Amino acid sequence: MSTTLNREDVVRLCERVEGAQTRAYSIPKLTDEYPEMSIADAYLVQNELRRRFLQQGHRLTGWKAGLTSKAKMEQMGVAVPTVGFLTDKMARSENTVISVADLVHPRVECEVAFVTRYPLAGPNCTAEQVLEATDYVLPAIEVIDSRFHGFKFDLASVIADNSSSARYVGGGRPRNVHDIELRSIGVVLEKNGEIVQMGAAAEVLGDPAEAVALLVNILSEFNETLPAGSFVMSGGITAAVAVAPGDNIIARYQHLGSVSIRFGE
Ligand code: 0L1
Ligand code: MG
Repeated sequence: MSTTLNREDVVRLCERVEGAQTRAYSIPKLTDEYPEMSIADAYLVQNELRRRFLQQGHRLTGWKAGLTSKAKMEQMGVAVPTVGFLTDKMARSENTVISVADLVHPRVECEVAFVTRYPLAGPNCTAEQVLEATDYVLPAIEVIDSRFHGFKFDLASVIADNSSSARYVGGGRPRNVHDIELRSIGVVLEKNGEIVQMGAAAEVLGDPAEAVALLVNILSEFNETLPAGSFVMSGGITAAVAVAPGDNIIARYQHLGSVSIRFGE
């Protein structure tokens, strides 16, 4: 992967994204000023953001794959999957109210999450290796939040913005991957009691384990591996749904149980 940004540019863009993320305001997409920005540049900015957060005491809990379903790619007009990092500051439990004041324009997605028992490394990681390395899977809701005006961006900008990572919630019933057929798991997403999205896990690259393998292979491009004990979200099964204070969200998964979250001011 070739880069065009110098170290100063990377730090400058990272500070711009960090400000928007931590103070919840929207900014123009980064490629408006840096139209030549490549995917490799974007990961340099994301990696700098991760370095800063870890230095500030955030703990890396895992990774997410983004844009891994056709529904998501069509919704966002972007055709290549991405990765983003997850920290303890983004984790929420089912019983807490998620504050919208800390976010710009949040949306929710239903995802199958994997928790790893063994480390995984690319560049040639396969779905079979992912299944062998998985401790269990569980249902999750990801709250994404683009920091770009109008939730509009291109691939380089969204990667630099940590693939819109904001919050995540795991729940339901942890299951052994060998006891269920992952790709045929159905999910229904309800907002305030109404069904707003539904789909099957096969929407995620044919099988969510493929998305985790892809994530591991992307990580290897910047010399990272996936440690044992990682929480990995494999990508939204359906299009993302906007949320506002007062909204109640339930994602009901076949075989995995349900996850519910509530949004407040
Ligand atoms: O989790 C995701 O699929 C988000 C990836 C970035 C694109 C978006 O914000 O929808
Ligand atoms: Mg997602």
